[in-house]
Amino acid sequence: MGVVNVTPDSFSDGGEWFEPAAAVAHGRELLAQGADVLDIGGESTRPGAQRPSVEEELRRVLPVIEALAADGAVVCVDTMRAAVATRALTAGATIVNDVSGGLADDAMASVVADTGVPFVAMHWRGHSADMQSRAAYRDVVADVCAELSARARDLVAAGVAADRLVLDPGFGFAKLAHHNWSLLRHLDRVVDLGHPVLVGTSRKTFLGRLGVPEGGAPRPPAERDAATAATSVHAARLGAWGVRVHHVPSTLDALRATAAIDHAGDQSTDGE
Ligand code: PMM
Repeated sequence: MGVVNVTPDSFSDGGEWFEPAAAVAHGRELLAQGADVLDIGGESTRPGAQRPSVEEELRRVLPVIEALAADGAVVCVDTMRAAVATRALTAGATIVNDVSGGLADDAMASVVADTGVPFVAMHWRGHSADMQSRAAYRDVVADVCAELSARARDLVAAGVAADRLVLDPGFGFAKLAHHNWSLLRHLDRVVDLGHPVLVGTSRKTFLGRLGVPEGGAPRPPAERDAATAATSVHAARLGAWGVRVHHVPSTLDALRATAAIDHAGDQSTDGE
């Protein structure tokens, strides 16, 4: 899944694709590079971010979704708002990705239930303005699994099709670096919840801290793609259904290399 943030302030690529024409061109580039799905969002969820109005969010995403869906792309709308999801689906999106898993807007579950589209429900403990204050866990893997399965149960009870529900542990959302690493290490337990799993580690701050001395500034987002490829390959190995990334070629190459290893023959010599 390739990311198209139509925002002025996303941590990873803020402002780069804010103009509709630039966002559409970027979406096309990601498709040409091998993305299967484009995730298009108009609200930054970086820690401390303020929310745009509904009208502003619609203004950002609708023209981009319309153009890319008209090209034949599989488009996923990244939104916490039922009204935006509804309009995005009419404009050609066919998947809804909600970082709040339906918690930010009571009407989201019924929009998804009524339209029958796949729904990505991420682990979430509150809006970005103060989410890092909620990064307290007894056992992060057990707590995230319990909260995600409670969410899945409530969504299914609200009419969301169980076989179209994708779960995401929410890397970087109300998580400290060591929480993210533990969740990656034990991702098989999220997979064991029985739903497809989406993993979005791409360019997140915990990756930018690798190799940086204690107290040093994290490396800039564009220098986190090798670590993104490594964590995405790990996620795929542990059974993730999808990985959400900004730089498609690096992660795709890493995934292809591991697939080539998996499919290699056992002979150590040719034809002997
Ligand atoms: N991360 C961001 C935005 N949307 N959606 C899902 N399902 N999972 C994520 O981890 C996720 C997301 C924040 O990253 P960005 O600002 O680079 O888009």
